Amino acid sequence: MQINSVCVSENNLFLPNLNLKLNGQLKLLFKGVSYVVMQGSKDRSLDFAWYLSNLLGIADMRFFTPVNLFNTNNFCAYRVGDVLCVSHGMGSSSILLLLSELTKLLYFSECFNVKYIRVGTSGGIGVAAGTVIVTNKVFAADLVDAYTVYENGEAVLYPTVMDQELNQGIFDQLPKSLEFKVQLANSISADDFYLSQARFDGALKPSYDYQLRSSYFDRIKKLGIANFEMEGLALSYFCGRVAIPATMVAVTLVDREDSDQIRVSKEVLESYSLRSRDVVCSYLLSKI
Ligand code: R2B
Ligand code: URA
Repeated sequence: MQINSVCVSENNLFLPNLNLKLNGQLKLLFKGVSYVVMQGSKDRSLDFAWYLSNLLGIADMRFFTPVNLFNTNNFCAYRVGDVLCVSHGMGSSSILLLLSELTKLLYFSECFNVKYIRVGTSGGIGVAAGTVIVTNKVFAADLVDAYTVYENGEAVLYPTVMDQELNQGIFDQLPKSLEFKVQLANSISADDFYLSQARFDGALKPSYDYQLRSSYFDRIKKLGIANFEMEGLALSYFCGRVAIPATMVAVTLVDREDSDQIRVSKEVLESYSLRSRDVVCSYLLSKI
């Protein structure tokens, strides 16, 4: 991990978006974390912590419940052994707030070799719903494979490649006899769910028609992109800059070539979401 060292100097110890002050007591809670599993919602992070605790046999989960280590309604963090299960909200701005303050916290807690994995959902492009995509590289919606940051008012572009070793590790440890496909592919991170993902079912009338959308999807597929989501760009750029190995494992809920709407039942959707969780847990169990 390589971070801006002044960020943990004496005058910079408050993390406003987590509502925490870096101190010795906090360090004891986070020291030793080697993996962070990130998900959009707080409920999913709690479920993940619960599931992993059960798998590891850490406690009889009929009698214990994971404790949230953050002090805000915006994000949560549950620790299971060396794994921290956190929520990041939706979109680049939300995950960047989390990444900045969490990384400061983990650096302060001397977790210098931590790895980050986002476990998410996405919309597939030309892949069957329920396929799990492990991301290689992330593109913006304009199909540029870089993240544009406005630093002091100037646009700066940064690379968006996920960690290849981490990806290989995930493929090496895939659960046996899977009933679904796990595929390495590129992803698009959009700024919203509707127009930036070329949908027709949002509140705003699109400026494109079906023919233009179809040629956009063709260009997408030629770039080896298989899914749309909303946080991968920020995650890959941020982790590249601080030298934290990171990747994203996201199940597809729909094939966007067939439909804009996600039509499968609540139960099927739930079972799809568990697929990315199982892929990541299988990897984690081989490491911790
Ligand atoms: C996937 O699903 C969410 C939008 O529904 C968003 O957070 C994402 O990346
Ligand atoms: N998340 C997205 O961002 N897009 C989808 O189509 C589904 C989930």
